[in-house]
Amino acid sequence: MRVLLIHPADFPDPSRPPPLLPPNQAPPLGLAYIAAFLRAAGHDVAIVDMKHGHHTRAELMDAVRAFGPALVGLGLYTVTVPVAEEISDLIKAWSSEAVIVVGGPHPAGAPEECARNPHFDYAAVGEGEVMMRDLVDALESGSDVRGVAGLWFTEIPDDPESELIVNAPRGWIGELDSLPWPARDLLPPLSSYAMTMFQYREWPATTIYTSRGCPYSCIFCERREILGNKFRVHSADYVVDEMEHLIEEYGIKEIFFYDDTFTLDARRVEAICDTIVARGLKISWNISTHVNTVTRELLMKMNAAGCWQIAYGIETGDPRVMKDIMKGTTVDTVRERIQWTVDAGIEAKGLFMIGHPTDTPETIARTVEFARSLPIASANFKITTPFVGTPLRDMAEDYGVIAKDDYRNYMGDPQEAAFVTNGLTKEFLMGVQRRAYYRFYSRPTRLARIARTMAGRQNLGKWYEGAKIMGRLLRHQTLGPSQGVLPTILEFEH
Ligand code: B12
Ligand code: SF4
Repeated sequence: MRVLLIHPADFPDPSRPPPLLPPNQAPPLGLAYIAAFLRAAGHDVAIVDMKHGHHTRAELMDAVRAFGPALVGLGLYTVTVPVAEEISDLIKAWSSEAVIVVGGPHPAGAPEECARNPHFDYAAVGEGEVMMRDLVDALESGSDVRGVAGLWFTEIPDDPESELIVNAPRGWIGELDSLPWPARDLLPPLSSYAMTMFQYREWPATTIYTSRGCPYSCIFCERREILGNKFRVHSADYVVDEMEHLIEEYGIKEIFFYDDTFTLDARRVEAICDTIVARGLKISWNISTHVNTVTRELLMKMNAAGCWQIAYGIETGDPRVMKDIMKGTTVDTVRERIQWTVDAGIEAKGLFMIGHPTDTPETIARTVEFARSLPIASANFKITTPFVGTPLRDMAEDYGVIAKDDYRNYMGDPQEAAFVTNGLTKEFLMGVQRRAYYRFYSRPTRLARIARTMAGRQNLGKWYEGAKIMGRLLRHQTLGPSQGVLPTILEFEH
């Protein structure tokens, strides 16, 4: 069967000025994993990443018509629900026979809403590789799709009021190594994916996802709905083979491990480091993780194997809020582990959130001062967003106001706040976010570090791109603090 997987992005809107900065991009690995699995099962698969070309309706539909899919899978984020509905309508207008299934973060959190959405035929909850193969098999053989675990849909298609059919839940894939590497060859060239300023030192750089699931219970996080709370891993050999493949096939010099909690299994990380060193790979890499999961020894080993930066989800500097959000750590542990990181020769980056349900102006100020006091090289301060499917979403109404009806605000965007906690205002949150960036980056050492990072760029194209962006910013006269350009640049970090 011909299966088209689409990573939706908004169509250009002439009524809105184009973004001053290109969006953060990374290859849609989830779709690339599904594509590789379907291809190995003998199906014809293509991926359209609308963040890369196929921007207009006409371009998208040219690609759809040229490929002629019988089944279309849309990877759905909350923010992309509105555009996905339009894409679906365009595809149905081209062929009413085409079957549309949505999967990914939004359906994981809001399966009934997606199943009842008349624009889509099926909502897929869980990992897509085996599920899509099972769906293709059922559609090809004409057997009942009720046998496809993980699918939600309505008895009468297009009738949101009809009976909701919820198939058996789909179990998580146990043996991740049984999956082929993501089909990166079906994506636009990897070097065309713009990584953010602090995500790489060497270029070209790309991402790998080496584990799935997270056992922590942070109230704002949807990841457990998306990939489960059981931590599952690719083996060290699988990971390092994939790294080697990226180096040889694509000339990759830096890898960002996009895992949520890369170091949860210390022994596996040690094995990855040992294998990198034993094979003599010359590669620079960085990761994200939870502070609880690192030790001094592990950090030193990681540094020796090429790791130069760790992004820690710190979220707050206030001990009470830290408990309320169930981060499972303390501010003292954060301080200790960041010191260990720096001692091991690795740069630390802090990921903070502003506007937790129990935040007050005082706790937010504490967060900003905490960030400033840590020996971290960079930080971002996101405005808390109550994604559907999270415990935060369930409690948010008791703690403040949710912008319910416009999913376009679900960006964690500096311009919009989808949730405002009691006693605060959207303007306050956005103002405090801007000030947080200024306070954090106003230190000469931190500015010097940004300059160093930029100066370290070996790629002339990247410099040219940076110069173009600066030119655009200057033309728009947006370099003053009131316009918040520095925050915009830094928010650009995901
Ligand atoms: C890498 C990443 C990105 C990358 C790549 C995006 C991509 N499409 O892969 C970039 C940088 C572009 C990005 C951007 C954004 N992201 Co992001 N991102 C992630 C991150 C860290 C990892 C995703 C990943 O690669 N997972 C690994 C693969 C293997 O898993 P997967 O993608 O979930 O796919 C599996 C299943 O979900 C399922 N599946 C996925 N798609 C489909 C489709 C079908 C048809 C089927 C059947 C199944 C299926 O099968 C896949 C394989 O098993 C997640 C955090 C997380 N752990 O989920 C956040 C996350 C998904 N991002 C998030 C957000 C908010 C954003 C942004 C809005 C941020 C912003 N302010 O711009 C944008 C919007 C992107 C867009 N689509 O327009 C939220 C989503 C919450 C939500 N409900 O919307 C998350 C959960 C982080 C968070 N805040 O908690 N992101
Ligand atoms: S540790 Fe990270 S991935 Fe795990 S639940 Fe908390 S925020 Fe989510």
